Amino acid sequence: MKKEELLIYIDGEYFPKSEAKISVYNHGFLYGDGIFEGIRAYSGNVFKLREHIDRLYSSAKAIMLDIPLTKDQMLNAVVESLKKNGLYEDSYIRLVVSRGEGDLGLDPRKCPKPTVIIITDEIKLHGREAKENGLTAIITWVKRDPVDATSHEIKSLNYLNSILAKLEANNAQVDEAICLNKEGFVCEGVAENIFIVSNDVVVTPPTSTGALRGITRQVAIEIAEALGYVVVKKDITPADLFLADEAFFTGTAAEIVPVVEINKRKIGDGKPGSVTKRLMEKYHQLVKDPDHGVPVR
Ligand code: PXG
Repeated sequence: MKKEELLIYIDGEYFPKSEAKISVYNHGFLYGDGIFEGIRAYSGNVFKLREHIDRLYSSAKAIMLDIPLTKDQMLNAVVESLKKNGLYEDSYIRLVVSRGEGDLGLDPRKCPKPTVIIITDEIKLHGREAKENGLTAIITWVKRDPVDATSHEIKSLNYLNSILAKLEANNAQVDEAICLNKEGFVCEGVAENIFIVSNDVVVTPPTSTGALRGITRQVAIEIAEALGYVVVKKDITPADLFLADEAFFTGTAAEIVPVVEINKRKIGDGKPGSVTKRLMEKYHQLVKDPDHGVPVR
C-alpha cells in the first residue's frame, strides 16, 4: 500500500513533501543563517519537547532572530504536525527557523520574515548493530569552532565543522569523529556529546569548551546520578579518552551509545561497558515516560 505523502509545515501552512519548498534567496540556504532542533518521539511521547523548544528559542536569541510564534504555538504546531501525518508512535521531528528570504547580500536586515519549518517523519533505524556492539571513532584534525566564533553552543544551521569531521570518520572507515577544541581538550562528537567512565566516575567535558548543551547529555547526567554514580564535568584529554574504562556518546539521534574503539585503541576491553549499559537501559525507559515529554494524543 502506498503511503500518502508526508505533510510539511512551512510558515503556518502544510505542504506535501514534494511541494514543500523555500526560495533559493532564503538566507538559511544561502548563508546557513538560522537554527534548528532534532527531536524524537517514542511510543507517542515527544521526548523533552519543551526542552528542545527552549533551546531553539535560546539559539534564536543568540543570533538575534525573532521567531514569529510563541513557544506554546510552536509546541502545538509540532503536535498538530505529528497528528496530521498520523505519527502516533516513533518519529523524528526537525524544527528549522531561518532568517528568511532576503537578497544576495548577507545583511540580515534584508530578511523581513523568518521562515519556520517543521518536518515530522518516520524514524529511520539505522546502525542498530553498531549501537549494540559499540561505535568506532577517531579523534579528527578538525577543531571545534571556538566559543568566540560559530560555536556549537548555538545550534545553528552552520554544520560544516561537523561535516568536515564526519568526512574524516568516513575516510578512516569508522563510525564517528571526536572533535577537540583549540586547546586540545576533548569537545564532542559530530552531533553527540561525549562521556567517559573511569573507576566508576562518569566524566563529561564542560560545555564551556564549545560543545552543545545537549539535552541527552543532561538526561544521561541525571540518570547516572540517580543510579549513584559521581558525575564530574571537567576537561578530558585525548589520553584520558584512550585510557578510560568506558566511553559513550549522547544525542537525540545517537541516544546513549557505547564507543569501543578510538584511533585504533580499544576502550576498556573493547566491549560496551557495564555503566554505559545501565545508562542505556534507563534511557530507553525514560524516553517513553510522559513526565519527560509531551504526548501526541
Ligand atoms: N553536539 C552537537 C554538535 C549536536 O548537533 C548534540 C551534541 C547532542 O544534543 P542533544 O540535545 O540531541 O542531546 C547534537 C545534536 C541530526 C541531528 O539529524 C543532530 C542532532 C540532534 C538530532 C539530530 O543530524 N544534534
